[in-house]
Amino acid sequence: MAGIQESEFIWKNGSFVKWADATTHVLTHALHYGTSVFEGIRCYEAEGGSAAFRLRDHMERLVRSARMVMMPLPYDASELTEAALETIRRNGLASCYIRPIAYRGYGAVGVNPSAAPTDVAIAVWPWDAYLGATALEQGIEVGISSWRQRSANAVPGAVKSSASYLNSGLANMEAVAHGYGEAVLLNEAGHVAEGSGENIFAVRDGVVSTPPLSDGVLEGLTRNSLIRIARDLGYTVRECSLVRTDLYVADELFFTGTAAELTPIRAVDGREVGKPGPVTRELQGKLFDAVYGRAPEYAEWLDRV
Ligand code: PPE
Repeated sequence: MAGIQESEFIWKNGSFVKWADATTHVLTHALHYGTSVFEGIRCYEAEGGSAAFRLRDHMERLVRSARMVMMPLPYDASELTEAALETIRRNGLASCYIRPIAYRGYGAVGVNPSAAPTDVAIAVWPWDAYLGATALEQGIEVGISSWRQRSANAVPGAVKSSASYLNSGLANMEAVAHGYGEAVLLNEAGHVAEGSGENIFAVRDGVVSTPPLSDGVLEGLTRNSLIRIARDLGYTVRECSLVRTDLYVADELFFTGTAAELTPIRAVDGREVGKPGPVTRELQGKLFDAVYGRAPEYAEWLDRV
């Protein structure tokens, strides 16, 4: 997860600046109070040319996040989509990770951000497998976090806000310190929520389950894609609350996310789930077909560079 592979240009407030010049003042409101919303998208070197997976849908989620935190956004989803595509072209990247961020900038102190302007930036850079090189193939071991998922009425998971990621960071640091590859957070009711940066799915007796949005999870675009793919393949998919032991007895488990893609889980709290199973492998294969432009039925998910 560590270093950043720098690219050349960053889009900032409507124009391009050199990577090193995309700086902010130390009294930027967002730095002090977590008042920013962001997205993560992957652009793949797909059949027929580079394509960003569900870019437009991610930008629409960014717009919804901003609306929920009352942040006036000076660009709409179409403008942001076009700006991201242009940023990829300018940097000459065939594949990359795309990070749009809208944040309350310089101009106010105190918790109320109203007097601070909204700054918007889009950075792109190459980003490899999120949970390690072998994770996609062999799966990772996870641990249930002692940290709870921030509640929907405190710091809502539905908003992809920087403020949420203190919670994620605490959980991930604890998991790594305990020798796990990632954490799974339970919400205040004890229901399984999500990983620190992924949605989670369980498979039992051929039925695919994932926590509902009402359990306080991010409305993941990969989660949404996976539900559609699984249903198209004939699986029953249930959005239903899961508890810790549902993970212990699952036949198969996996994470979904833009960065993590579809990462199998091979153990939870030391309980073996095993090698990636047949359902996981079938769904992972189809998801990769979709992102790499090999699945004509999902062609509308690709925003061509
Ligand atoms: N839950 C959380 C908490 C989360 O951060 C992500 C994405 C997801 C679910 C999956 O959402 P989606 O990407 O739309 O399928 N996490 C992003 C940021 C990771 C990071 O470390 O930064 C990502 O995967 O890009």
